[in-house]
Amino acid sequence: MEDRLRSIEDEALEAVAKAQDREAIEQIKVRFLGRKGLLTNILKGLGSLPKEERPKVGKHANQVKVKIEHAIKERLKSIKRQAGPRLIKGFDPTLPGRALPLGHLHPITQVLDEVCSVFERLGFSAAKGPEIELDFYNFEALNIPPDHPARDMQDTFYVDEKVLLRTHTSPIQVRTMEVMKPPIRIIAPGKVYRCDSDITHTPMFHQVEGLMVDRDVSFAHLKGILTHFAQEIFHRDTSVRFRPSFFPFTEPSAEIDIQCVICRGDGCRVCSQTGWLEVLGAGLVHPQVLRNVNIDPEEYSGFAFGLGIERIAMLKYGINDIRLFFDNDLRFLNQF
Ligand code: 2NM
Repeated sequence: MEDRLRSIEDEALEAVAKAQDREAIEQIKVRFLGRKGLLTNILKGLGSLPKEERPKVGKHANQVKVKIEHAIKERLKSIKRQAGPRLIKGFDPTLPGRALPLGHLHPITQVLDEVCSVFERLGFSAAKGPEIELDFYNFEALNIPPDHPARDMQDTFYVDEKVLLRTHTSPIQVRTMEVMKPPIRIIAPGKVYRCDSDITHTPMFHQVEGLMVDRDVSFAHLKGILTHFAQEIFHRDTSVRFRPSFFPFTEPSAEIDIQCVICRGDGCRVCSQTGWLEVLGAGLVHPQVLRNVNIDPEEYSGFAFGLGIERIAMLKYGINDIRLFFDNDLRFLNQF
């Protein structure tokens, strides 16, 4: 009888260890511990044993029963752990994930988009053109003669005699006037290149130029549009000042100042005590420029203007070194 109990124990424990699921465990329970189970039968049959053997065999049988029940309990625990998602203590899988850090547009792109949208709301459409240009579109068509200082090697990156990196986005306007007849109302945003580098100049920067050509376009239209622009970008009651200037491609020409955004006109370091900041160049398109693209200056007139995005961004955000925009230091960029 003792041997029989030992073999039942071995057989049961081996079966429990091999069991892969609850169903297998259930079958083991029935086979060994059920109403007609192997172990139950032995316990039931204790009465037919010689009196002196009963306590010893009974005790052994109960020990085997307890061992099997314990093994079953442990096995069920590990089956439960393996089934379904593994739940790790102290970790709640239903919590939302950690948010990914979101990037944003570069401050220069933000200001560029903002400037363009002011003009788009006024009916201007953005036009594009190549950054590697012909001398003709960058200079010649714009009435900039071969000996003009703007063509100097010190300002212009030349590829060869006739090819260069555009120094302004005006060639876009020339190309547009070549293929499109008035009415024309475009802006030309984009990268431009000049051989220059200090705290207010980088070899590449961004410009937005604008052009409107139609019958009877006057300096009054230019004044109205640029005043509106300054008040949209800076402050709604920013004062604007038009100073006479010179560009080869406009006549008359003006430089446009806004009331200093730092001291509001009192005079400070940023405005060199003048109370004014220069933000734009503009003028009425020179009749020779119109003739160069086969537009009759007797029939049509136009205004044009140009501005540097980095300069606008520096004034808007009070930044004193243009190079901060190009270092891509996240401690700087994250502030926008
Ligand atoms: C400026 C200032 C004044 C300008 C002129 C033209 C064109 F193509 F119509 F002749 N485009 N841009 C212009 C005029 C640009 O930038 C300071």
